Amino acid sequence: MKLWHCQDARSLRALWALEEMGLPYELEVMPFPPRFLHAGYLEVNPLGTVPYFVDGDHQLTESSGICHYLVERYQQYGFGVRPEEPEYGAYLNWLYHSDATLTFPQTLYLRYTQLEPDETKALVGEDYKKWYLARLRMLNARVTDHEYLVSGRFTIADIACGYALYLGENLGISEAYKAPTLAYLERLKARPGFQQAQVAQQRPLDLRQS
Ligand SMILES: N[C@@H](CCC(=O)N[C@@H](CS)C(=O)NCC(=O)O)C(=O)O
Repeated sequence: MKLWHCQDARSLRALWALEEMGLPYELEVMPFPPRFLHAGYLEVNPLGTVPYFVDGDHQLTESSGICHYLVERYQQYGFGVRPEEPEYGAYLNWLYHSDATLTFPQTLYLRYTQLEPDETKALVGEDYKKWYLARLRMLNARVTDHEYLVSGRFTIADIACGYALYLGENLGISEAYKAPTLAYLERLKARPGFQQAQVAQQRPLDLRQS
């Protein structure tokens, strides 16, 4: 298995899942944005985005989808939810929610306020920030009285949504998080799997293969 990654980008979802599951993988960490700063990347992944993940004949470009793939392909149901479990629907909903509902407005905020700033775009960016924060309502309500999102245990739904919270922190907008959401993010960041992923993304190339 090989993962192409940029530091703290959405590919961190996949890296965090690989570390939690203890699966062997190869990691290539590239400067961001890789389609401009990493020669030859467009030949590897024509989309030019991260993550890019290869496992045998399987090629995936969706961060939450890679987490889901790992659970199913490698029977990592300690980190997933099986269809016969009562919270299977909620589990899938959080997995899709993580990127389509949460990270989507965050990246528009990033793009319009930090990557391509001008006065008009900055206003649009601020609007997407408010939109993202408003969309945390459902997650905040859930983690107010639950340690993790589903099934009373840590799953890849926590990795997928927790990454969005972490990205918000890196974007400097986490001061607007409500107390239960902040406490949930701290719980996730305290996990050895999250910390190992942080170490892995800093390690020199020759030491990354496990
Ligand atoms: N829906 C995809 C989005 C992938 C994506 O857009 N990744 C961003 C980094 S967070 C990227 O590679 N941007 C660089 C670019 O568009 O050139 C996912 O969840 O992985």
